[in-house]
Amino acid sequence: MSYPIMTAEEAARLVHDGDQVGFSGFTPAGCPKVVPQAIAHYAEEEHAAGRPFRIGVFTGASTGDRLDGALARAHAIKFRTPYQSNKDLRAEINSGEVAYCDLHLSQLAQELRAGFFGKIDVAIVEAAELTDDGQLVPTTAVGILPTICRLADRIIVELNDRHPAKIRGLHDIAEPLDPPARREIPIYKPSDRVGKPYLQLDPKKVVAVVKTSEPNDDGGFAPLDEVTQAIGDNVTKFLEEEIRTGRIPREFLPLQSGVGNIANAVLASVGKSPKIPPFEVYTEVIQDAVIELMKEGRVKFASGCSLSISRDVILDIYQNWDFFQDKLLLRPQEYSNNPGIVRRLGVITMNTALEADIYGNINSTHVLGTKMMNGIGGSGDFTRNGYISIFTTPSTAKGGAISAIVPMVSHVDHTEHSVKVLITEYGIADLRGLSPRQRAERIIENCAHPDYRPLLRAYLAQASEGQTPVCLEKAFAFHKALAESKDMRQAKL
Ligand code: 0RQ
Repeated sequence: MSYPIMTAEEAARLVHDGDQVGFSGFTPAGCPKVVPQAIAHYAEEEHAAGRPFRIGVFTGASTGDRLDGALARAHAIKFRTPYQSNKDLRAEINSGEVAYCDLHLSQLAQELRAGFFGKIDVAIVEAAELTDDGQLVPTTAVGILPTICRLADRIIVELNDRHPAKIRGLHDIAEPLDPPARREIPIYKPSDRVGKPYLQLDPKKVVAVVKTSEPNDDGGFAPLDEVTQAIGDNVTKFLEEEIRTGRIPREFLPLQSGVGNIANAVLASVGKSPKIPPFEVYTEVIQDAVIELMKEGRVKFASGCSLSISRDVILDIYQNWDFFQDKLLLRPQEYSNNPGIVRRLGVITMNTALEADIYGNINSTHVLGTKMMNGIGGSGDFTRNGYISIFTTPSTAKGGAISAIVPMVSHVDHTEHSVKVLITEYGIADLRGLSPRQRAERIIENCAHPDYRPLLRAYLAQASEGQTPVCLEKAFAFHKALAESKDMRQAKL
């Protein structure tokens, strides 16, 4: 190979203070690992020598601890977008040390091309294969990889031999034309392809190739508990009834499910229903449950942006590649999360809320309206455009001290107009066609935890007249009680 082969430490020195750096990956899947860690060490050395070193970090979504975590602990991040879930980075965002811009994942590549974020100086990307003429095969995620490789002046490739050459074909790589030249994207079913199985990059821009065998950072999933099992069962019950009444076509529609334990549990439960036919998935993160259901013949095909799955499951896929190769497809996030395609395919969307209010507005991102949890991720791309948009949440958090159903959300990510169904372990609030007053009653009676229902009823009784009954003095009584006494049950209503 004619590319400069380097150690991670040598490659890290090609990144400079103030650079805007694009990284491949989407969740820990597909992220570079050794170069970001080496950049973190380099930053610490520079800081010790009294020199500044902080970079802008652009990725597909969240990353592994060896990227966001290592750079955050080295105080090497000055700007971060679009989604994160690392505890050290989260702390720096909430302290104001890192400027964080949260946005819909489908929009980032276009906004980078448009120059809304300034220039991308360096792209650091993980690859399963890189040919001398610049064909790059990504690994377990695509994210914003095509765009950052085209925009960056310099590209550093982590060539990871853990991912076998036979996965060429797993990816569908393309970049749309930008307005006013944009045309429709010809994806009419989840398995349609519009691009190439590799990214064609300019080989002259590759300033370093670093060889590794590192696995993805592994989050793993919490086992099902009573609450997540009940939420999953309620989602299944809702979908079964929709099929029975014909509001969802009998052949069913593609599903999207968000990230995290609840999303994984919901999908596992839906997949087990004998009343739901084998289905397809059009989503961003393909989690463990999808792979399990594929093996059982319950999921026929999954299109996503990332194989965000446990290490042993990825090995299983590679070992049984003959079975999986025509059932999995990874795309850039401006395709996997494209609002037009979500609307066209009639995707049924299932995402998780931190809190929901009695009108149906959803807060997915901010604790007490102020502290960032993770970010909006792709939940907005899918929710606003879904055939039916479902939100799930346990009815309480922190041992019951927090009600997930509140009089008014402390931050709005998804408005009442986009949210069609709310589901907790207690039940289903089908909000379609209801007025705000009707929605309030249904959410309180069907979804709120019994401990909180009297408080919510008391709030509603005091709410003023009008289309949306809001009591301005008491709208944040739950949040005030949490801030003052660490328990929303102390709310004064
Ligand atoms: O904290 O672990 O310290 O107890 O929030 O909550 O119940 O484990 O749920 O892992 O599914 O995450 C909304 C954060 C849920 C996630 C969110 C606390 C709770 C716990 C996590 P502890 P759970 P999950 C695809 C789509 C937005 C983006 C999205 C998310 C922790 O699903 O980030 O959907 N979604 N993207 O105790 C304070 C509340 C709380 C609360 C829960 N009201 N106040 N803390 N918690 N409710 C993904 C991508 O785009 C990549």
